[in-house]
Amino acid sequence: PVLHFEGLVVTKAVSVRHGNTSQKYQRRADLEAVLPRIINEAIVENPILEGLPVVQDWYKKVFEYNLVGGKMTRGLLFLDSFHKMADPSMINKRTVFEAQAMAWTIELLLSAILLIDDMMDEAYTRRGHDCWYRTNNLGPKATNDGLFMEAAIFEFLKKYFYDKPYYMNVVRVFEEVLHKTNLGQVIDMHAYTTDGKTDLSKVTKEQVSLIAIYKTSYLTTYIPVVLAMHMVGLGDPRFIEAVKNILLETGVYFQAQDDFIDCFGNESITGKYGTDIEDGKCTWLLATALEKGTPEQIEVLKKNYGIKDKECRAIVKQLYNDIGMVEEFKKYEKEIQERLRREIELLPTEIPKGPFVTILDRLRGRNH
Ligand code: DMA
Ligand code: MG
Ligand code: MG
Ligand code: MG
Repeated sequence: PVLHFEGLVVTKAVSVRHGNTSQKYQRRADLEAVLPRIINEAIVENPILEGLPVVQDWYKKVFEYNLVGGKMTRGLLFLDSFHKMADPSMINKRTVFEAQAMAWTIELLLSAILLIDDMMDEAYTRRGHDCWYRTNNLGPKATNDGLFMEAAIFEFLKKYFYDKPYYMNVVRVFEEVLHKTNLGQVIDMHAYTTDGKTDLSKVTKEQVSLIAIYKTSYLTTYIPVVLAMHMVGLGDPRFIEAVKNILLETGVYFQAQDDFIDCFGNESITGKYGTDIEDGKCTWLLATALEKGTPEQIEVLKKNYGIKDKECRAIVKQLYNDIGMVEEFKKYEKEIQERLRREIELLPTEIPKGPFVTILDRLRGRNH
C-alpha cells in the first residue's frame, strides 16, 4: 500500500499480504495505516517545529525513510501483548488507537538506535535500502537525525499519554531502555577487544549473552511486554520482576538468531548485508566456533576474523560451515525454545501467558 503523509507519499510499506485477512496481517495493516496521522500530529504539527519549514520537510524525509519498511516485530509484539492482557472492557476505538501510537513510539526508539548502529557498524544496507547515513551525502551528519528521533520519542509520549495514570512509568521505561541499550552498544564495541581489535580469548558464550541482554533484550522483548503491562494495569513492580528474566532470555535468543542471519541469511529477505565477521563482532557464531573448533581452525579464525576483506570473510564462513554451524544453531534453537516454554509455565497466575508464548511462536525459525 501507499501511505500518504501531508504532501508526501510513502511507498516502502509493502508488508501487507493481499488477500490474507488473518488478524495478524490486519493488525499490521491497521498499524501502518495510522502512521501518517501520528507523524503529522506528533511531529509536523508540534509547536516545536512551527515556523521552521526546512526542518519540517527534512524530518518528514527522515521519518519516511527510517520508520517505514521494517518487520515491525516490536510494535506488533506490543500490540499482541496489549490485546492479550487487556480486560475486554478496556478495548474501544480510543484505546486501540492509543496502543497503535505506543507501538509506533517503540518502533521510533528502534529506528533511532538502528540509524546510529549502522554508522557504528559501518553497515551498507538496512531494510533493503542504503543505510540512512549513506544517503543524501550525510555520513556523520546523520548523527543529528538519530538524536532527533530519540528526542521525538518523548514528544510522542507527551502528545498521546500525558494525562494517563501510567505516563510517568512509561517515560521511565523508555529512559531505562535507551540507557541500557546504549550500555549494550558500549559492551558490543569494547568489552571483547584489546587495543580495538577482537581478542578471541575474551569471546565466550557468557560475553555473548551479556552483550545481547543489554543491546537487544531491553529494546526487543522487554519494552513491548512491559509497556503493555503498564497500560493494562499489570504494572506492579512485582509483576514486572516476575516476567523480566524470561523476556531478557528471549532477547538473547533473538540476538543469537540475528547473529546467525547476519552470516547465513538471504540478503534479499533480510534486507541487510551482514558485516559481523569484518567488524570482528562477538557473536553467537564466533563463540560456538571457539567452543567446537580444533586448534588449527581457531588459528584460521585468528588470522581472518575482524578484517575488512571479502576473502577473509569467505574463509570464516567456510569454517563455520565445516564445524556444522547450521546444525549447532538448530540444536540451540530447539533447546532454548523448550526451556523458555517451561519457564513461562511457572509465571504467576495473575499474568497471562499468551504474549510470551506468541513471541516464541513468532521467532521460531525466523529468517529475517
Ligand atoms: C543489535 O545489534 C542491537 C542493536 C542495539 C541495534 P546489531 O548491530 O547486530 O543489529 P543489526 O544486525 O540489525 O545491525
Ligand atoms: Mg548493526
Ligand atoms: Mg551493532
Ligand atoms: Mg546483527
